[in-house]
Amino acid sequence: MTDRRIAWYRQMLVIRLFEEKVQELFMQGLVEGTTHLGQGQEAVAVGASAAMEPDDYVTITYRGHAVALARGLSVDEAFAELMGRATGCCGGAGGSMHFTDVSHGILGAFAIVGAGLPVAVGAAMSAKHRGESNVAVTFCGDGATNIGTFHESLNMASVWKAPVVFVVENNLYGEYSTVRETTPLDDLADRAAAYAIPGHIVDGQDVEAVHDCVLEAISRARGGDGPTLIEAKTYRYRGHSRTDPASYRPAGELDQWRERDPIELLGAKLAADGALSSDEQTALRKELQQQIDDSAARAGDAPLPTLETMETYVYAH
Ligand SMILES: Cc1ncc(C[n+]2csc(CCOP(=O)(O)OP(=O)(O)O)c2C)c(N)n1
Ligand SMILES: [Mg+2]
Repeated sequence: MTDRRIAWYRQMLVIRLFEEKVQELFMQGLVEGTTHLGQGQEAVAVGASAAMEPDDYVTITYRGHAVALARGLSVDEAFAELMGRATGCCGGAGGSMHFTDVSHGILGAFAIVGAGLPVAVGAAMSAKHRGESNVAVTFCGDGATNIGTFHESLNMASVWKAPVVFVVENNLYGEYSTVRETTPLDDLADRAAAYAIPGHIVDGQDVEAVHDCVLEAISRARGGDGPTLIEAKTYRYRGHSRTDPASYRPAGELDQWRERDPIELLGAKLAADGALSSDEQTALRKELQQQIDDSAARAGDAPLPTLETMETYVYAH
């Protein structure tokens, strides 16, 4: 148990430092296109990914760095992709919103809100038809629960008992509006009732709670009992994209959520249990920061895609 929690702590820290570095690179004009960061939401990605088997399927959103890294995408490939380099996970052609890596089960990262959900249902059904035990897990935001594909996907998944888990990261905001301005519910898990599937709320700041909740849903799906909707209550520290300072948020809200920072919460538990002292945590942070800085520098030196590769993935050969 202790080792597993240390691994999760380390993984959340890697993701946090990665995203802080992305912000820095963006400000230096080194990131191609925009980027959507999810600092504060690391426990959802890490807890949920830890509940999956390596050959389970995943779909992620344009805010998908955390899940992609938690599933095993290397930091080197991630930085290179962001910087439009040939060594990126999509050869530099996708960028931040398209971290895709089928070798780690990531079937796609979708910039269209809600577009990943039906793909996950399809992947789940393909596994079911093949008689294989893989499940699909799909991540979306609170805003996505108002999109048609969310409802169509939950409906079909329920009717077909598709082995899929829907994870909603409720970070209280869509693009610029609060969830309550666009949604007539406080608890998005309530939407499960309309499709006769279980709906669970989990503390998205608590990596262990997320892991346990997602594992239960995955076991249910693998056992043939169909889909589950999970609402992880969380918060993103930054605005929607790099042009959004999030000045529409009420004063004090960010500080309140920072008090329940997922990395700090687990760090405090590990220190209290004697599993990883606060000095060891500081040393680990320093070591990982160095690795992140080195990786970003390597990506900056990596080759750009060549002109010859321009038509790759555009035309069938
Ligand atoms: C179909 C569609 N409509 C609108 C947009 C523009 N858009 C991008 S992100 C976003 C907000 C989504 O909010 P949420 O689902 O809560 O996810 P979060 O960004 O908070 O992670 C919107 C409206 C889009 N990409 N696709
Ligand atoms: Mg949101």
